[in-house]
Amino acid sequence: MNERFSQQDQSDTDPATVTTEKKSFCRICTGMCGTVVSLDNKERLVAVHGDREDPQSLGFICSKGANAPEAHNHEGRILHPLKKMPDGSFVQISMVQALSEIGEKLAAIYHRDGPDAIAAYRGSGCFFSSICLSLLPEWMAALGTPKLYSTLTIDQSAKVIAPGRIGYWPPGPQNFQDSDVCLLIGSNPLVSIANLDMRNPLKRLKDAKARGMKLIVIDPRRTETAQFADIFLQPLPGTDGFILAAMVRLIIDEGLYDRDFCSQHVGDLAELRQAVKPFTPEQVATIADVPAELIVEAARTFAGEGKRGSVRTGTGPDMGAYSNLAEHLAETLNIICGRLIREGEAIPNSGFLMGRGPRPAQVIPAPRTWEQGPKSRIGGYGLIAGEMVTGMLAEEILEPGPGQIRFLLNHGGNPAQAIPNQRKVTKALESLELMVTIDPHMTPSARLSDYILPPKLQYERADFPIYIFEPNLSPVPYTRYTPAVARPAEGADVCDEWYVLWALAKALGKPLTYMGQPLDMTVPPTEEQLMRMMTVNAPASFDDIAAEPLGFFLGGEPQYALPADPATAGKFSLMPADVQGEIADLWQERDLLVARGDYPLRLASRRNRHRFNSMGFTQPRIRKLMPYNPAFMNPDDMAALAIENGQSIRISSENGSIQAIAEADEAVRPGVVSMSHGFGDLPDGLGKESGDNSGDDGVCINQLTTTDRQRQTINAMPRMTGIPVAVAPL
Ligand SMILES: Nc1nc2c(c(=O)[nH]1)N[C@H]1C(S)=C(S)[C@@H](COP(=O)(O)OP(=O)(O)OC[C@H]3O[C@@H](n4cnc5c(=O)[nH]c(N)nc54)[C@H](O)[C@@H]3O)O[C@H]1N2
Ligand SMILES: Nc1nc2c(c(=O)[nH]1)N[C@H]1C(S)=C(S)[C@@H](COP(=O)(O)OP(=O)(O)OC[C@H]3O[C@@H](n4cnc5c(=O)[nH]c(N)nc54)[C@H](O)[C@@H]3O)O[C@H]1N2
Ligand code: SF4
Ligand SMILES: [Mo]
Repeated sequence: MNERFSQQDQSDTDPATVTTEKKSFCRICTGMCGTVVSLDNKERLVAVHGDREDPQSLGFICSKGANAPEAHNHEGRILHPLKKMPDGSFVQISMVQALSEIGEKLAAIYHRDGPDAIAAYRGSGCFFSSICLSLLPEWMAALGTPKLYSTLTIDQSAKVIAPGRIGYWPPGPQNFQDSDVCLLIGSNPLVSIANLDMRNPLKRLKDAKARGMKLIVIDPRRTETAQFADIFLQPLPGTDGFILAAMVRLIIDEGLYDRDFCSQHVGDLAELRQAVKPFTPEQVATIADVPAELIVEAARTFAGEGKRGSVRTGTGPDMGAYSNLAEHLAETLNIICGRLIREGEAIPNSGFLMGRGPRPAQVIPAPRTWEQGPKSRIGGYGLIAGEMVTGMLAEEILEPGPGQIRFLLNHGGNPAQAIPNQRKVTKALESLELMVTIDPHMTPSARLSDYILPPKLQYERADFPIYIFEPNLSPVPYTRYTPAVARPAEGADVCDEWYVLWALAKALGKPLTYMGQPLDMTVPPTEEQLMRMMTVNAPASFDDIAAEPLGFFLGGEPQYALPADPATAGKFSLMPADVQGEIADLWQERDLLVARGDYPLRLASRRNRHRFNSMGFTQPRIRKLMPYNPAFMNPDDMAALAIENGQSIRISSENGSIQAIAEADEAVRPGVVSMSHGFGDLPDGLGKESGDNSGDDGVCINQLTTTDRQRQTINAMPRMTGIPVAVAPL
């Protein structure tokens, strides 16, 4: 699509010229798979293989990771900054000129409208650039603006809300690696490499099953992971709250919960019991459309004295109509069954770069941090994990008045595809006074920008694994330093992403900190200096870490859960007033949820094997594997609607309508259309192509979602799965 930006030719790299092999790790997703990287004599990537010597990923690598040479070298990669001209075309300019022009324009907005006019949205590309993970929030703080947005609040921020309302248990839940049972809800780790064991999940799951672990899966689609389930529930999407409430009810009724733990640590078991009373397995069976016996069997298999193992949730329950409640009830199951690490037990991984504070076995009462601090101008939503809620971003840009966002830094994200309500989001992004995107590819969001700054790609920069997820990345405390192993093409003018932030802070005359330490604002830091600073909270020095090519594993005694401190220990609140309201609403709305009406099917979200969200759509090999996003449907539904395999269909919701291509899939339960996000172009009339380009790059399913209604309280999380839709053949 953007041949005119092509700066190089694939024939630049020739496998015959491989001169070196270096070890590194992949930073596309949380797998952090160890890799062996082949380079040519210009230090360009030629091939990437899984590293069999890697103690974490054990040689595993997925197709996205193996495609890194194409990502680095294909002709769609942007290698020089681009500036949008008044006629909408882009011209190539130098990085120096781009940063100088952006600095001036940003300063003008800042001095005219104040810091509240300045916002940033960070996407996956920024999250996985380890230096920027902390530098971007610190850049925002230096400018004095709270308007940091990210994918968090269009993903699983219910995982922030649940402990925020229930309370924290510092040692954390029991881990997967030594569990007897695992209840996996709305996640497909064998493809997403998330939520289970991220180090070669197939191998780890097989190992767990071999030692006798029972796997329970709840998913509207019989996923790759569900193939391994001992018990599989295949409900309608959006019904997790009902199923979980029924499980909680049954576990309490049958006395399968941990009485001692609850009497010590739960403040409101009676209220919980009362709230879940209506949710009998029989009632829920008709709402969720799963056999009541399976709900009972799942509850009995999960609960019970002496068992270990926890509930693990993915995007499925956290994106439905009652996402905060669903996650709350999942966490409730862990708590009433006492599946938390107790005093004196070893904590598998309490962190490395993120620091390892003491972990007492006690409840830190619900902090409800969003109730204090800055609120969104529209909707009055508080900060979630220090960020503004992305569900309100478009509104904050479009609504005039003091505090209106006029500048957006889109750091490694594709908001025009990722955020629900695509039409409104696109309109909002188009209306900005200045939008700057740091991205290596001409995404729909990049096309809406005034400047596109191409960064170095993963193997061209030094990194640590994404440290905010450390306890989930590995059951052993570790980190791993990789230096830059590859070089961008000769003549490329790509940026160090951190340098952009440093240079813009300097242009505004704002002193910047990094990891809480002040940076010299006269001379830019080096990448290595910043990497060294990142180890400030680590239990080992940078040099010790960097000396271990396969990662630094913290040896010695594990960290143990400490005794509780009676002065600060509190109780879990499992049924606070707002949750009580939500569960009552859920029950009230049960008929609405199951009503078939004008929109008899349910759109369920899912990820696919070949792309990471929208990443890879400009890469020829990835496009060949998955040129568009099929609408997967059960063959019986297709027959009933007279839809042939491969036929074009129209999918309509209350919020919009798209054209897609149907694909029969026995794994999808009847009544469901299963589709991925991260495809398609801008909606028609806005941008270059029509939104109905189903034959080209597929279609953006966020034309079917909304941010105007159906938002969760607290985090404004839009409904992104279980969306009522109608399907008709074209
Ligand atoms: N309907 C619906 N919508 C969804 C979802 C859903 O399930 N259904 N899922 C949601 C979820 S969970 C998420 S996380 C979001 C994803 O939302 P985003 O993060 O906004 O989208 P991505 O497609 O991951 O965009 C990542 C961008 O980073 C760029 N990139 C790659 N490498 C680098 C790099 O080294 N540096 C920089 N700066 N950029 C780089 C890529 O080219 C790509 O454009 O989408 C959300 N949207
Ligand atoms: N290959 C690949 N890997 C990825 C990504 C990618 O795009 N591609 N994206 C990354 C990102 S940003 C994230 S956040 C993680 C997410 O990781 P996961 O949450 O594991 O993502 P999915 O694989 O989409 O699994 C979600 C499952 O939920 C099911 N589901 C949909 N609606 C419901 C519902 O209402 N209830 C229940 N119980 N299930 C439901 C879907 O059928 C699907 O199988 O994956 C990451 N990894
Ligand atoms: S699973 Fe994730 S980290 Fe591993 S190779 Fe694939 S994209 Fe990279
Ligand atoms: Mo995500």
